[in-house]
Amino acid sequence: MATTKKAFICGITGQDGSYLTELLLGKGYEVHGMIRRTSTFNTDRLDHLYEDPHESGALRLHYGDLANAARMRRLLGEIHPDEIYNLGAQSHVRVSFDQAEYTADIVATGALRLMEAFRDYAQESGTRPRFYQAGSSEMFGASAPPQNEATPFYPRSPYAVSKVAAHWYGINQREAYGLFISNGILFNHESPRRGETFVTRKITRALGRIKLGLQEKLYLGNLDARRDWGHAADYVRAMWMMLQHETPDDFVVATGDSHSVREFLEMAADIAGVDWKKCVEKDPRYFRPTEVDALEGDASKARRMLGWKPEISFASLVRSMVEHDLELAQQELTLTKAGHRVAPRGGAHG
Ligand code: NAP
Ligand code: G4F
Repeated sequence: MATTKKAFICGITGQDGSYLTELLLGKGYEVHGMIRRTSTFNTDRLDHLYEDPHESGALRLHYGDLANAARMRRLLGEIHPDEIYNLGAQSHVRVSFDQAEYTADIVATGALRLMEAFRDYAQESGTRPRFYQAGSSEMFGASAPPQNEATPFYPRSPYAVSKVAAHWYGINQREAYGLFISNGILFNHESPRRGETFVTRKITRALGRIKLGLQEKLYLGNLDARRDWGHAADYVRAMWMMLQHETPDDFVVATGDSHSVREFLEMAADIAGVDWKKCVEKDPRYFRPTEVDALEGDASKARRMLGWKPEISFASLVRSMVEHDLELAQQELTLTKAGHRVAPRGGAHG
């Protein structure tokens, strides 16, 4: 009889964490997520999957942090996972310029802490667990597109520098100790669950509110940057496929198509029925000291070796995000009309 596989996800409360949890639960895994203790709930993206622990659901959550090595070591020893996914990060590029040291501590050193815990756990358990490290196309930075596994890294932000370090920590542990650690190099991926300060969601959220008269202006930075945008549900499938592959390796995951921020805005505004030229203004706060101008990935290695390809088109991605955020705006309008004060979200900006 097949035993239930166990996965440990660091970063389970994020966009990718929630899609990966859905995927793994659907495959019959027992999923253990590490969450940060926060003063307000941070599990919104998981609430539809969570069951009362007293009723022994397949999803279990544990407090922990990438800043806390001893806790992660203990958790791995107690849970005995077959697969470990490190998705945890201060993942906002613009914010990483303001909080460079913190970003390095969580994104680079935090990944090392988890890999060290993984190394001890693999040795002590005598098993061969597998580790996924969430690398980023930001690591390519100023290197011209199309980018693939052979393209040199030229990181342009503290976040990207930290991701390069984590990527190389993974390769070094693989070579030094023979551990199964695979690095994904994922290009931008979005969804209706995307954090609201990343540009795609910022745009669709604002367009929904503008359409219904809840907001007047949308302030943005560089509209000329180009990104290769896919759907998060497709990309978490690639993470899982990397850990099912016979040997550990590094893979670019991308659609191979790119669009400018302006093109995303135009398409989303068209779907929402908003004249974006009347409501979008530039704000210097949203420009970066060093920008990544153009990312477009070549994922032929993942296609060839893993059999992975994206299934959700750019047009469907944009439509699903706009429709979701029009619905959210409608709910906000209904509450406002009923006399509830719905506070604007977020004090800081991104
Ligand atoms: P996200 O929505 O920002 O989620 C990040 C996750 O990391 C959240 O669960 C967050 O917890 C957690 N986290 C933050 N600081 C932590 C800490 N100190 N200890 C433990 N966990 C911590 O990011 P995402 O879009 O899902 O991306 C997942 C991963 O892939 C990240 O590593 C990101 O850098 C990388 N990546 C993303 C993309 C993309 O386009 N989405 C592309 C390439 C690579 P809270 O909920 O408590 O904040
Ligand atoms: O949506 P963004 O903030 O994503 P960015 O910087 O590409 O990073 C995301 O993708 C990476 C993968 O390549 C991940 F590793 C990372 O964790 C994150 O998920 O910005 C996209 C582009 C940038 O060129 C930015 O300058 O949009 C431009 N932009 C223009 N106005 C803006 C804005 N970005 C944000 N966040 N906010 C703006 O108002």
